[in-house]
Amino acid sequence: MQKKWWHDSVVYQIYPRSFQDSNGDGIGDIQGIISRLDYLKKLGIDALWLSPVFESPNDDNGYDISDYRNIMAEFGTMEDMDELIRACNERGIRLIMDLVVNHTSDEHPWFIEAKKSKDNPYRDYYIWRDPIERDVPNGLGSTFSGPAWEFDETTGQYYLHLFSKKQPDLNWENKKVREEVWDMMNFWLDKGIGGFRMDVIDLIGKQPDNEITGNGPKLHEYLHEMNKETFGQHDVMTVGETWGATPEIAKLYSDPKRDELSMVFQFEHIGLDEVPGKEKWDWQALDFKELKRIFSKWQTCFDGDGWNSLFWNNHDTPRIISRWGDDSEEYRELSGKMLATILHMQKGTPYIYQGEEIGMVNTPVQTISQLDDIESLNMYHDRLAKGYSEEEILTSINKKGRDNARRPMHWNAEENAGFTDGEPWLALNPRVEEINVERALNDPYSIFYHYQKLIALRKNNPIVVWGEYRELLPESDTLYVYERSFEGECWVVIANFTKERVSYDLEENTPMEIILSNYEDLLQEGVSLQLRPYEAVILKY
Ligand code: TEU
Ligand code: CA
Repeated sequence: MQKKWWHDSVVYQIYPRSFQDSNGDGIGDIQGIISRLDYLKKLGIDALWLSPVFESPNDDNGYDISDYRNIMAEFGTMEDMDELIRACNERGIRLIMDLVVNHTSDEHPWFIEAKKSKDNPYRDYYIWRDPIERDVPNGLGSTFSGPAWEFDETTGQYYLHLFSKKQPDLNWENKKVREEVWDMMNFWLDKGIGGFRMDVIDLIGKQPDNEITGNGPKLHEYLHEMNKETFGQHDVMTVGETWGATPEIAKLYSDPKRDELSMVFQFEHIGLDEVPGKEKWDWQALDFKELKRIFSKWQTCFDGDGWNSLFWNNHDTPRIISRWGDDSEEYRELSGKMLATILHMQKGTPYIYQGEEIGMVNTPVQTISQLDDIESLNMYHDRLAKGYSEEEILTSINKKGRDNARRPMHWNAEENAGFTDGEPWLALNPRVEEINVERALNDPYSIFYHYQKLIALRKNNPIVVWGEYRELLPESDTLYVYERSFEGECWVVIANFTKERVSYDLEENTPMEIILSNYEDLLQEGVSLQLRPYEAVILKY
């Protein structure tokens, strides 16, 4: 495979609203991000993915865009944005913008026009259907609860919205829509950005009349066209958010010969604590062996015809330490380092979500008034109406709700964690004193430095980037063990996923070197390695 810069890169995701406020209005902003670039440089990341910063009425915190070529006033101005791109480029950091083009805001001028009449030139930018028997055209549902169709009084038709009703879906079959999108993408590429993260991109080939949403028949045709018309000639990376990707589908997107995307986010591991066939709120315990099986499947499926992205967290998922690690004071850091190790030693491009590098945790709430997220709020009302108890609903939200990831970043132990001098837009997690950047930077054994070392290992060792992956103990209920091998060298990652002590038999007389561990030493009894709670070690044979 031809080597590209993103093959050995690590990407850091910023949720701008919650990262750093610079002017005391309680809302994170672009100047705030600029002021923290040296911190990110110190961590060692190569690229930043910025969740949307474009003009938006904020029905879904920026994922409802009303002007793709302007910056949300709360975040700053286009001058600030240009300064951020420059400041990143000066530090060798590429800036990845969030491309949200499955839908716009209902306040986008295209939709305002489209709504006016059936023969408005913008009408076909969106997806309109007649009522059927005075009701919705079909049974398509919104990800944010309720039907995906909203009735428009003026013209007597329904429009499609797979997310909130303030996020009408664009009609990708309309060539004019595609051309508008290419134009807008080129506008940003000309500013010198490093690429795009593409929001729910697997939905753009939808066929609403057949109730097909993901992986529609024309999806790959559109992406190929997008590549040709926009970023194909630039040295940028692209990552598609694709909830429905299987390895076969992921290859279609990321096989370099097909000229579509660099890679996609697949979510198979993310769904493992959901009851199959139900909603994300219907959770079950994680099946650890299944997690390993999914990882191993994705590690071995590409064979050079595609590329993985690696992530535990993003702005839509709960914090991984609370989810599959242990967020008690005793084990938070150990389990956080273990989780980081098993992910970062895999093959692919790792993503770190803001706060993950200091081991931030979930923020349970007691009442619905402590929440902001539209997905959680809509679900709450929907399920109350369906007869669920308030307690059940809040338990689901505390486990899975998106606000867990969206609480402001902890920079120090001062009031409001150094995030803002004003009133934060969303209340902070209470564990600020224990978990903050300043403290992490002053502690050589912090999670921060563990992440820093993992990133450096990837930079300095081609085995991490290119090495072949082989899992060793698929049947173990407690250990995750895999090897990476490259040009005669072999590393083995041995991780204890539990808080019990577990032993692992090494091959006799194999000389070994510790590359990295979350404990100070190895505990060995003869050839048997004694793994302490959440111990994770990388050994070189
Ligand atoms: O997410 C896609 C999406 O389907 C999420 O809503 C996700 O499914 C949900 O949190 C899990 O149930 C993308 C963005 O990442 C998300 O923030 C946006 O709300 C959504 O698209 C709409 O743009
Ligand atoms: Ca601000």
